Amino acid sequence: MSAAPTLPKRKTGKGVGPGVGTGSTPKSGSTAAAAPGDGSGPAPRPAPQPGTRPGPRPGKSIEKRRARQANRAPRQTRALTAEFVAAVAASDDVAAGPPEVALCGRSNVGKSSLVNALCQQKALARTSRTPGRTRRICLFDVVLDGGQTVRLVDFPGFGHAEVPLSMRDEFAPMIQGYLEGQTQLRAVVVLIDSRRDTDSDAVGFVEWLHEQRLPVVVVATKIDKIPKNLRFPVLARMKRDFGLQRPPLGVSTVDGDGVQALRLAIRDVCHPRVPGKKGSRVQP
Ligand SMILES: Nc1nc2c(ncn2[C@@H]2O[C@H](COP(=O)(O)OP(=O)(O)O)[C@@H](O)[C@H]2O)c(=O)[nH]1
Ligand SMILES: [Mg+2]
Repeated sequence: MSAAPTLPKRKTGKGVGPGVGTGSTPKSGSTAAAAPGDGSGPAPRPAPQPGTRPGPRPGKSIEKRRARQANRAPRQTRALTAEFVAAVAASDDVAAGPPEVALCGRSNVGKSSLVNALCQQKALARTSRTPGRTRRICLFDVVLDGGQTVRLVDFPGFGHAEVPLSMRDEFAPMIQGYLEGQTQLRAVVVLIDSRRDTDSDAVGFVEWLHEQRLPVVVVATKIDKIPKNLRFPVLARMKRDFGLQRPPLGVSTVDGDGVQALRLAIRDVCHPRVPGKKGSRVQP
């Protein structure tokens, strides 16, 4: 899909600007942690004396530390249930539901597989080796273990060379119309195959999303296909090419890399925390 600079600006004004991101620095691919005592890492702790146990650090009682840990929200979330809601052609075709996050990207980039991984289901969204099989916008509601419900929107792929041009033309307005019209949309996850060179279509699409004031999360898919020592340079190149503030999140539905981080980011953008109120989230 090509960028559409002449379109009227999104009017809902609910976006908080680009870069909501999970943009977390990738774990995999980063260089190994410095070995203790090599001068680059923290100084090694002194070995405990025989018969003694290391006590709490001065001024910090164990009770205080435990209480703080108990209050801290767990940095993981599971999908309790997930269900297919509808396959639609426009945002008007379905009643407004929970806050939504859309997954966009070329056909075959791994959108449906990622929906399944986020939902912790094997075959909720239909995956296929043949590009261009999904022809409708598929909606899935996921209930997370904190009780929050989010809607995942699986778009048909766009811009794949193996998809007939007529079909690409059919999808572009459908996707664009949905992105502009859906008031429940909180963010767009743009999936890029980590093995491919950056294509200008995808860069234009991300720029267009920024113009619409829609938060964007760029995700590098199939990261398992990239050798670990090459992951950092690949993600750094994508950061540069897309003009991101942080490297994209590398994900793999094969070994699960990045899926938990993305699920957390989706939860947080759909159900943001109430500032100053521990554990409370804004009601949609
Ligand atoms: N190695 C690997 N293959 C993947 C991954 N995600 C998806 N695939 C494969 O890529 C192909 C297309 O996936 P699909 O989810 O249908 O892509 P979609 O067209 O964007 O929905 C399928 O054969 C998947 O098994 C991944 O993380 N790693
Ligand atoms: Mg699909």
